[in-house]
Amino acid sequence: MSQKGDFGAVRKDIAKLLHQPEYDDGSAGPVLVRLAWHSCGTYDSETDTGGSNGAGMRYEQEGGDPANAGLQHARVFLEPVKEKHAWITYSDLWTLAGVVAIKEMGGPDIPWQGGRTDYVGETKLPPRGRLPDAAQGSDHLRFIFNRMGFSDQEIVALSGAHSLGRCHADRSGFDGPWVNNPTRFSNQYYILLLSLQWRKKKLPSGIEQFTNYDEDSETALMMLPTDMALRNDRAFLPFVELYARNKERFFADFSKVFEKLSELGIVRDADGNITNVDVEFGGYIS
Ligand code: DDH
Repeated sequence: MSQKGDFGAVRKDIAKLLHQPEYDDGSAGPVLVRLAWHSCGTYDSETDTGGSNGAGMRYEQEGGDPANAGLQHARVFLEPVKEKHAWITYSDLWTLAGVVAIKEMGGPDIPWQGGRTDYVGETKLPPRGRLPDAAQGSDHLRFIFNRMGFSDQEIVALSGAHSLGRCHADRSGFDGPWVNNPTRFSNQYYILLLSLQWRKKKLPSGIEQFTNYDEDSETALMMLPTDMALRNDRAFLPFVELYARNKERFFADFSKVFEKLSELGIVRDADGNITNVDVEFGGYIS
């Protein structure tokens, strides 16, 4: 047990659990990043509901959302850290795990602040259907991400997280990694999106994704329809090109936009204390 508020000790223990020889590409990193993103990505600025605060994925309504299939692996990986540092809230742990995993996989430093609570008022638990549907196009991307307050450029920057991890047929129905080295944070996603020939492929399930190789190749890479939308949309494309040629710029922008994601729905005072949630007693202050 570490001292309350010793996030440094928690960071160390998260970093230690990333190496998982039996799991996926040998790393828990990508699925932890996805957990962090999905815990934040339900935010709706109009009703001020959703977001990381409250760790709603602990409940069936949010945790059992088909969009969150597979994220139980990430939560299970983090359970020993929660047991050891019992004072940390799940909402802080999940967002911090994403930030630590990105850094450990070679990505940028992302500013992160704690203080989220696990209190979730019934009315604050987000309805299902707030996370993006990968079978859609650019209108859908804007609909989903504008709701959280993100611009075209921020949508493209956030999507660069697909240089990590893979799709699993038994989770989302899509299948395969975006890049050759899916445990290294990089701008490869943009480079490959622009430089490879992508063609539509129908999976046995009937789901359509994009592939760069013959169906049977073991080294085939994939893109989702939403990934292709970034290349095919005239307003998104210049940012794909920018991040493909300028890795430093991508890292800097990604850091800012991931921080913004992790703070959605959270209001802080000058000292960093969250002011719209009563941390001691739980509950939102309206
Ligand atoms: Fe993603 N993502 N994502 N994604 N995502 C999947 C996997 C991962 C979409 C769909 C999928 C972001 C945006 C989008 C990561 C990070 C981020 C999978 C596969 C689908 C489908 C899941 C599975 O089968 O296991 C869509 C659609 C969007 C969009 O509309 C823009 C963002 C913003 C992030 C982020 O982190 C900032 C990561 C990491 C993974 C790999 C997970 C793993 O287990 O590996």
